[in-house]
Amino acid sequence: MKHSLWTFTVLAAFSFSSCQVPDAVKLEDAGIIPIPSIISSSSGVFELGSNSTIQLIGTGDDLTRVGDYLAEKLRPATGFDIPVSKESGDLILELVSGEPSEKYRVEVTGEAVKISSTSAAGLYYGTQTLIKAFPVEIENTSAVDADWVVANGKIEDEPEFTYRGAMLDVARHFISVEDVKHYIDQMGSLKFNYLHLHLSDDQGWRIEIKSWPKLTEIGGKTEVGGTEGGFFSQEDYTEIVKYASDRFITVVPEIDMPGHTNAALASYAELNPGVNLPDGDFTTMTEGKIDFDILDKNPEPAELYTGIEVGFSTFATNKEITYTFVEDVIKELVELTPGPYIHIGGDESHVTEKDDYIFFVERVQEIVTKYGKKSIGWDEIATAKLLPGSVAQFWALEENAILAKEQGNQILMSPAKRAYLDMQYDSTSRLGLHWAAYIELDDAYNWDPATYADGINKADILGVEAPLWTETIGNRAEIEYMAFPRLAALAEVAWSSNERRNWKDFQKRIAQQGKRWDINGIGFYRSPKVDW
Ligand code: TNX
Repeated sequence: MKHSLWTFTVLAAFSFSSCQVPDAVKLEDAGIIPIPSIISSSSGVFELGSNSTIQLIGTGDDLTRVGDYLAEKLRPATGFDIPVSKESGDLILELVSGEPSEKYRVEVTGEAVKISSTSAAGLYYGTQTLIKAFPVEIENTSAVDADWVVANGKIEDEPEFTYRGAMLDVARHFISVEDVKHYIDQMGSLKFNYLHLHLSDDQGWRIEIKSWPKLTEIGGKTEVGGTEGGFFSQEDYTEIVKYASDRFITVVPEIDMPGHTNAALASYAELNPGVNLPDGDFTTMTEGKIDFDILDKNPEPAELYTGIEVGFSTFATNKEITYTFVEDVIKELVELTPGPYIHIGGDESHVTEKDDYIFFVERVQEIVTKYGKKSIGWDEIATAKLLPGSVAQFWALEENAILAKEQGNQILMSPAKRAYLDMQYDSTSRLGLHWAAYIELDDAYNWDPATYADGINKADILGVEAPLWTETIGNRAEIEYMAFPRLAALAEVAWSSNERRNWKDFQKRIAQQGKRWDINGIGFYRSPKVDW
């Protein structure tokens, strides 16, 4: 009897103490993606409780926004109040003085968590890291029972590349404001900082331009497959820009030109290079010769196009009206776009004469510069003279990337064989194309931007971008299936140093992330390369 009472007391004391100090997954094993530069663990845990509060040290709207963001992320699953104030608290966000950088530090002790950075963006990245250090149940949107613990330790982190981008092609299939915002949320949690919107293509024009209203009235009507298209009003676009900016993401709008312009050519006849006259139509002939002036002045509008072949359209690069048009469009876009870049497209202009293409790209860069912005264009633009600050986005041709480098311009790395989220995972994938490659999760992960293209080194590279083309992708579920988990792999390629990255370790961390996506209701591709 005495003996069993003793046993009971010991067991009770043991279970009492283990209940007081629950275990937490070590920071190294918590599944933080992208992997931080330095993680060091110590013993013990921090536990978030019903009395926990967020303390802001420093000033500024951005700081308050990050504090509110953290609170809003932690409240639903925990059911705790988590007020945000300047009063002392156990979740501390400190804006420290110094040259603003994206670098941040997270220190977890038994008593408190402190995130510090010289910028609000850095604090935001720190909060994203902290969220991933909590148990995955933190993703729930209503209260659940769990021990809200984070292992003690310290994380120091900064990105490898200053430009970490994702692109949505809203032209081939229109993507609603709501779905774009949902994508932005995921981008923010993966520490991306640029959202490139591919706003026009042969199949659709998706941004309202007040001075050329038919672009959306006509050019926005349809999409690939002939279904109803759509477009962003300027208010919609502004809402996206604001939503992204609240998550420290800068929008880069793209108007693809002079090729990939059928939707604009269908909206305004005068932008077309000419007409294909039916045989035997002599109305435009003068003294037996075709009068090109008349042809140029009176072209027919193109037909709306809903297929997926490319390379057949071009603006009339030799007419002044084209440059008036481009300037009007860029002027309106610049007014709505606080970020530094306008993307001018420039890819696959197969029916534009080479000299005309070069003339066009050079003039359009001048227009972008006139409105105080820098141009980004697909790698073909490097065959023209680039203005200082223009960026060539490498997708296909190494020789074009080299041309950009030789002109002293930087390169944005989006190699189609690694970074294209519209490529099929394998031959059985139900969505996607495969002209560049099949891209399994390990293919998206195992490459180094700094050695990928011969002659292009780290110093030549502005960053990494993951484009999602939408010829075969028409709704949110399809976007998610193609983007996840590869977007997370590319986030790590863009943020973490090559030395820090390790596929075996990523395999474990992405499985953790998968549990979060399950709770978030994100239907990701369950790659057979991962033990989910
Ligand atoms: C090539 S990438 C294109 C796009 C297509 C994509 C499909 C690039 C600059 N041009 O127009 O959507 O392939 O994978």
